Amino acid sequence: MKTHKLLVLGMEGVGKSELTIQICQGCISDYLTYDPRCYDSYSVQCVIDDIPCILEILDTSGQEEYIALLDKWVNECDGFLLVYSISKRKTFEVIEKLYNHVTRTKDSVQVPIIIVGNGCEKTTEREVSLEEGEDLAKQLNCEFFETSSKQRINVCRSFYSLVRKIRQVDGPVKSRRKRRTFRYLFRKVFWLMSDLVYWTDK
Ligand SMILES: Nc1nc2c(ncn2[C@@H]2O[C@H](COP(=O)(O)OP(=O)(O)OP(=O)(O)O)[C@@H](O)[C@H]2O)c(=O)[nH]1
Ligand SMILES: [Mg+2]
Repeated sequence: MKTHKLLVLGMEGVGKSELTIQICQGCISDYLTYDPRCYDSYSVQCVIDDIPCILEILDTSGQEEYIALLDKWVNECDGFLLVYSISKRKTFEVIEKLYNHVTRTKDSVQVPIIIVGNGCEKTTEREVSLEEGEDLAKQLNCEFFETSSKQRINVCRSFYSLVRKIRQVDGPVKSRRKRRTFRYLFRKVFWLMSDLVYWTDK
């Protein structure tokens, strides 16, 4: 079974831990490691588009002092959930910086990244409009969801979309493998046919 390592990033208090706990509650999950100062790590078993997989989710702390660990975390992971809170404009303003940091560290713009505006049920406290979130995601060529970990809105959808993105990037390897299997089967059938012709001719 394939393991995908996902990193949940964003400023302090945007809801990273609650989003992670929500996805863990919907699947078979294990608590892996815990450093109360800077991160939690979970292993989650799930089936996405009929393909079983394991998600190793690193829920990081948004506190500034752990920014030094960011490169290490980014290097270890395959997919990234960049989270802001729709009720805190400051948290939205760092998303582009985080995006640039991840793509620069990975040295690619083909990195699987999903942008998440969390707390969407807090309509009266909204400081970032849905359109602003959508526009930023469009500009950065990422998929975008508004979520609520309190009301379980779009939580699984965000994580599952990230896994689909990772699979898309992994795609060519898989299709090469598929092509190789097809070639092997074709040869096998050809050999069997040749044998059959040989024996019937005898
Ligand atoms: N109303 C509402 N509150 C939320 C939502 N998600 C998280 N919260 C609340 O926001 C606060 C911070 O949530 P956390 O999940 O701890 O935030 P975090 O991003 O993990 O914060 P750090 O680990 O300190 O970086 C908590 O009181 C949560 O209950 C949401 O969707 N709606
Ligand atoms: Mg947290």
